[in-house]
Parts: sequence; structure tokens; C-alpha cells
Amino acid sequence: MRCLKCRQEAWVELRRHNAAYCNTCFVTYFRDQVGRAIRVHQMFTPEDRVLVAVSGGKDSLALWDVLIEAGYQADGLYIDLGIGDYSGESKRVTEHFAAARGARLHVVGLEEEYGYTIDLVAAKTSRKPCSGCGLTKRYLFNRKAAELGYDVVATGHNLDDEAATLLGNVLHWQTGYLARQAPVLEAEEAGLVRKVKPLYRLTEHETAAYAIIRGIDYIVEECPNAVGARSLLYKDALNVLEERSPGAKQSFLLGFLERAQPAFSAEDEHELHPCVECGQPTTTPRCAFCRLADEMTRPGPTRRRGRRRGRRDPVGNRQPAAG
Ligand code: Q46
Ligand code: ZN
Repeated sequence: MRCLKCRQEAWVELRRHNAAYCNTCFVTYFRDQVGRAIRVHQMFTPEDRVLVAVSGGKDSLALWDVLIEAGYQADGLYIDLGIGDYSGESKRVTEHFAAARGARLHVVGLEEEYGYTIDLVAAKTSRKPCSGCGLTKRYLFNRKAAELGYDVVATGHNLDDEAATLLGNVLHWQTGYLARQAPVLEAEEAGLVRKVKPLYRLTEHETAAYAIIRGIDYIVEECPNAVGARSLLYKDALNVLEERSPGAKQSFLLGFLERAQPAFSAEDEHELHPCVECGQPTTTPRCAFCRLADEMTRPGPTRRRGRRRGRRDPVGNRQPAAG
């Protein structure tokens, strides 16, 4: 197999594009795709301060690397969620990445600052850990970005993440989430910071290849709570389709964004106002984060059983908040 650009031996095959690249040309391709997403959707400019939500995984570190190399003012935000040994290791690789590049990294300790961990959420409530974790991350990305004066929050969601989220939202006809599943979520209300996903055109396989070629040390293990997650089931289903029909995932996602998402978005109406406790935008009097933090720090076991339904998080569409 030869590189599409320079005809040297190819290292990365992209079946959906019927193409293959050598290491050097693949890095150029990858950065071009990110640059194109930023440009086409006017995600941010070199004058903007960008806060990259980093988890220690390949996607967020690859994104941060691309933005730093492109000269953007991109700092990192790492949230120590308190998930067993996984959090310690992911924090280590993130701090190592930042130190090696002289990049600024903000670290928020969930336990130190808010008195609970995701392990405690799993132990103390019937809530799925990923539900408490996603809520916590979306809230803190927005709150910290607003407090620290950033213009935009960038997350490492890739094409596989977005296609899996879309499949889940379609299977359950979650029209509110479909309305807000987009590469850019504008900061339409006071207190909200714009959210962008510059990797949405690139697959998991491509971000892994980029990270390896660039020598990025990332956490390879999945979060232990990901085992059995619905999002992985949807990814597997889409991978079966992709295997038989290369490009299926991309046309599913990009077709939705182009032809269907605007219709859902036009129908979406929700009123936000400041949380009575923390002041962050919410659809309920007291935001979901404040309710969770209160439940976690209250003594004794929780009495609640079963899942709450129909409560939307105002600061992002529901999905794992960047891996
Ligand atoms: S970190 Fe958190 Fe993910 Fe772990 S607990 Fe679930 S949501 S799987 S991106
Ligand atoms: Zn609140």
C-alpha cells in the first residue's frame, strides 16, 4: 500500500476515503481535518482563549496537541473525578503531556472542591456512574471556563462518539438532545460558554494513529465504568455496519448534521435561568449538579431509587463528556 500523497509506504489506511497515508502525510491530513472543522463552523479564532477538556485519553490529548501546534491559545482543564486507579493514571499522563509542552493545565479535584467522587456516586446511589460523571463534567467544563474567562470549551468527541450518541438519540427519539447535537453549541444564554468539537470528522482509529505517530503518552485502558455502557454497544453496532460498508458512520453523522439537525434545532425551546444555589444556567430552580453534590455530601444512605427521567442538562447534549 502506498501513500496517497507522496507514494512512500503507507502506514494508516482510511477505508472510508479509499486512501492510505504515510506517517508524515497522515499528520498533515489529520491537522487539515481539524482546521477545516474549526474554519467551516467558525469555532474559534487565534484571538480566542480556548479551554480544552482533557481526560488523559487519546482524543483529548490529540486535540490539545493539534491546537498547540497550530498556535491557538489552548489551555487544558482536567477534572480528577475520583475513579479508582484510573483517575490517578489519567491525571499523571495529562500532567506529563502539559509539562512536556510547557502548556497551562487547570486541575479540578472533585473531592477536594465539591466533597464527592464518581466512585461515591456509584456506591451511594442507584444512579449509573456515567450519568453522574457526565453531568459533573459538563457542569464543571462550563463553570470553570466562565470563571477563568475562556471564550470556548473544546472537547475531544470524535466521529465514532458522535455517531454512537446520534444512534442512541435516534433509537429513543430524544428530540431535545438531537436538537443540540452539533459540532458547535452556541453560548446563547448568560453564563453559558460556547462548546465545540473539532474532532467530529475524525474517527477513533485516526485519533489513535495520530497520538501514536506524535508519541503522545495517553491512557490506553478504558474507564472501568465504561464496561457495559450503552454507548459501547452503539459503537459496536456501527462498527459492524462500517466493516461491511465503509463510510456508513460518516454519512450517518454528517447527513444528520446537514439535513436533519436544523429541523430539530428549530423546534427546540428551553428557558434557562440562574440556579438559586450556584448561579449556573439551568432549567430547574436548583441545578442538577447542586442537587447531586448535596445528595453526595449529605450523611447516610440515599433513599431515592430508580432513574429520574426527563431532566435535561442545559450545558450540553447528553453524551459521555469527552474521552
Ligand atoms: S469517565 Fe465518566 Fe466516561 Fe468513566 S464514568 Fe462513564 S462518563 S466511562 S467518558
Ligand atoms: Zn447549581
